[in-house]
Amino acid sequence: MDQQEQNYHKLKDLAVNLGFRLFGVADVTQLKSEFLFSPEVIQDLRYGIALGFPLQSQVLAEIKEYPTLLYFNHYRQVNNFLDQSALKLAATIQEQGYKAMPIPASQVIDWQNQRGHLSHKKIAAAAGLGWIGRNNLLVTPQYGAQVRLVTILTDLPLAIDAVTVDSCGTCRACIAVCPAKAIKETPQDFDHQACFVQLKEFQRKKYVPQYICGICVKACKGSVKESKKSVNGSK
Ligand code: B12
Ligand code: SF4
Ligand code: SF4
Repeated sequence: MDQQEQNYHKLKDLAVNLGFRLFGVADVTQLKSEFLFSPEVIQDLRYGIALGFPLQSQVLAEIKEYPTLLYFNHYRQVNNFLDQSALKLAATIQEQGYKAMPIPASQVIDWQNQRGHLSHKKIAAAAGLGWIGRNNLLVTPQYGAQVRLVTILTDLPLAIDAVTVDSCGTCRACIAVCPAKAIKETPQDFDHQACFVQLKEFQRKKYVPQYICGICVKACKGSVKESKKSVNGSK
C-alpha cells in the first residue's frame, strides 16, 4: 500500500468514527475554475474529500405536498453535523502539517445566481459517491438522493476514487411528484428556475422559513437493502 492509500484509509477511518456514512476522494484540478475562491487560496488544494450523511426516512415520510417544520429542523441538524464533523476532520489534517479547508454544507455566496463556494454534488459525483440524477441531485446506491453532503479541500496526498457507472436507469419516480414540473428526462434539462419559484412559494406560505422542499428527495430511495448499508468504497 503506497503513502496515498495509507492516508486515504486513515482518513476514512477517522471520518467513519466521526459518524459520516459516505466517504470518497476526487481530484478537483479540473473543477477549480468553477469555485468561488481567490485562485491563490486554493491553488495547492488538489483533493476534494466528499462526505455524506443520510436523512431519516421517517422525517421525509411526513412530507406530502409541502415541506414540514420537522424536515426543516432535520435539515438544520444534518447541516450542523456535517459542518461540525468536517471541521474536526480538517483540524486533524492541519495538525499533520497539511492544508485543509472545510466548505460549508449549505451557504449561499452568490445570491443572484444561487451558488455556494463550490458544488458538493459535483465533487461527490467525481469522488464516486453516486451520479447526478434526473432530479438534479447526487443520487447514491445506498440512500438514493436522501443524503446531504459536505466537502473538504486539502493538499494531503490521497488515493482517488473511480467515478461510478450507475445511473437512474428506467426509474422516473421523481418526475411525477415535483409540484413545479421542474424534473425532466435528463439533469441537463432540469428547470432550476421553476424549482426555485416553487421553493419561494413554500416559504411565502410560511410552511418553512428557508428555501427547502424535500418532495423529490423523498421520492428518490436507494436500492441497497437497509441491512446491507455500510460505508462505501472498497479501497
Ligand atoms: C444554492 C443552493 C440551492 C438553490 C439553488 C440551487 C441551484 N442553483 O442549483 C435552491 C434554493 C433552489 C436549492 C434547492 C434545493 N437544494 Co440546494 N443547495 C444550494 C447550495 C447551497 C449551492 C448550490 C450551487 O452552488 N449550485 C451552483 C451550480 C452551478 O452547481 P450545481 O447545482 O451543483 O450544478 C452542477 C451539477 O449539477 C453539474 N451537473 C449537471 N449535470 C451533471 C451531470 C454529470 C454526469 C455530472 C458529473 C455533473 C452534472 O453541473 C452543474 C454546473 O456545474 C448547495 C450546497 C453546495 N455548496 O453545493 C445546496 C445543495 C445542492 N442543495 C441540496 C438540496 C437537498 C436541495 C433541495 C432538495 C432543497 C431541500 N433541502 O429540500 C432543493 C433541490 C433542488 C433540485 N432538485 O436541484 C443538497 C443536495 C444533496 C444531494 N443529494 O444532491 C446540497 C448539496 C446541500 C447539501 N449540503 O447537501 N438549493
Ligand atoms: S425541490 Fe421540490 S420543486 Fe424543486 S425539483 Fe424537487 S420536488 Fe420539484
Ligand atoms: S427518483 Fe429515480 S429518476 Fe429520480 S433521480 Fe432518483 S433514481 Fe433518478
